[in-house]
Amino acid sequence: MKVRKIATEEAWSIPEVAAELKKVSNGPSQSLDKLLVRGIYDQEGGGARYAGVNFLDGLLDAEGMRLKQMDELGIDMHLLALTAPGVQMFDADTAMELAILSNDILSDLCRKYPLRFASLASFAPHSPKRAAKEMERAINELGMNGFMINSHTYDEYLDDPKFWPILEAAEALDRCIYIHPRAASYGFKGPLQDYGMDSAMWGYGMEVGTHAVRMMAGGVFDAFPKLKICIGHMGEAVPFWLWRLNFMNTRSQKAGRSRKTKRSMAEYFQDNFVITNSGVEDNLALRYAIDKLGIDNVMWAIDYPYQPMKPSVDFIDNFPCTDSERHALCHGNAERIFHIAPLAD
Ligand code: VNL
Ligand code: MN
Repeated sequence: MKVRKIATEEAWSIPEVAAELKKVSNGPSQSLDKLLVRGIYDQEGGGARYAGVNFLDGLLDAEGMRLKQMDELGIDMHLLALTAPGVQMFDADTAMELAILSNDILSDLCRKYPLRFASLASFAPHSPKRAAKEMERAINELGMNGFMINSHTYDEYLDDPKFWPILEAAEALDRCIYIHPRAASYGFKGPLQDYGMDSAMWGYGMEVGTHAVRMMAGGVFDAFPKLKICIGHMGEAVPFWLWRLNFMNTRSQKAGRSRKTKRSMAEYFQDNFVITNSGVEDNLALRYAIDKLGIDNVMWAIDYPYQPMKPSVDFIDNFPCTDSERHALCHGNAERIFHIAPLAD
């Protein structure tokens, strides 16, 4: 029997954001993100080729090649979001303006194709109060499904109380925040700038893993116990570290080096996080994640266009699991966590 397939970390963009990122790529920013941004958006000479692939065409397309491939491969839905680094390299006003524009365009697309596309809303984290307002609009007026943030904003992380209006809004709206990677913050730059380590090979996972640990160690989930955070790439290696995180955090807390929290790292990760397998097609890693976190906490994702659709579909179709596990991975958890209407029987 065919299983409904909702892919949960699928990248998308609009020409207005692409144009602004092209400006960034020629501007003074010292961010590690410039390596990727220049490759994708600065197309002088025709056709961006970052790592040999034209990602920009895939990002700007929804109704053309993307939908055609989804049809051919039996992918029911993409959960779309503005691609990394989102609006977070722009000044706060430009960021807010482009987040609003992209939320408007993306929610229109989802209304046009309610069974094919769902969406995560963008906002400008550097304007936390205005961000919270846009978050409310995105859910209550635009009918979007959750939120996307691309890790740090100008090298600052969500454990910083200045961002807490954002976390408060997400908790009050009962919507998950997906923390997607962008290149690591400035302090990590040195050893990550060689060998292609700045982006998806290593830097992205380290950046978001660090973000998740900062939030747990920083007491964010004592302040917002119902907050749900989603992280991709098989949980950015955090599931594999839970035992040691617990052991060492307890030791650091006893020594007064780490903040006292109400619960353990493993408990926060279990109750406040969900993960996707985006960009990781490894049976053993997925089995470990399911057994460690519980089947309710793991979702299927492709990471299109950065990863091709077909191998990801083949991977999840052939992953050794029960029917009920496959249903949870492929759509059940996504429907619950991102408020996507289940199909009628
Ligand atoms: C890459 C992979 C980039 C996944 C992404 O966002 C991503 C990459 C900018 O391979 O460069 O989500
Ligand atoms: Mn991605």
